[in-house]
Amino acid sequence: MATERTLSIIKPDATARNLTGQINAKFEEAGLRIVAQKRIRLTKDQAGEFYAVHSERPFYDELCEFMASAPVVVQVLEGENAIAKNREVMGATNPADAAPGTIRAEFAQSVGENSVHGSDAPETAAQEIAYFFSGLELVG
Ligand code: 3AN
Repeated sequence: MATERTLSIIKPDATARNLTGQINAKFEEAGLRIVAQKRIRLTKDQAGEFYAVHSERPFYDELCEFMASAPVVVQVLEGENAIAKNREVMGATNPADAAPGTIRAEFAQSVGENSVHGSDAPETAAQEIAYFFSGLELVG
């Protein structure tokens, strides 16, 4: 198994409800290490650039508004198979389909306001980490 890094975002619905610590406890319990982290407020344009891959989807504008509606915590998680493990701990996109014990099953409010983002592949993980962090900010 390979040690990987992946981008995680704690979304506005979760920061607004003060759930940052409870969410990060689940990542740490799963063996993921937080090797970079900051709390920022995205502009709608920055959210749009980050989610550019979804620009043709009907929910794109709503998604960008939501991501700019309150602070987010952007962070890099490191560990064995971190990309897949992060997504396992997050649970399915729609909280109604998320397995019991996952972050989205416990905390997400809807398919849009679903508390966390996680990179879906090694290439996107590298791009998404570089969008928010310089190499100097990744401290394993
Ligand atoms: P995931 O975050 O599980 O990888 P994606 O990449 O399909 O899911 O979607 C990116 C984000 O877009 C989701 N986390 C969610 O916030 C939003 N989203 C996805 N599908 C919908 C939808 N049907 N309605 C509103 N927002 C959605």
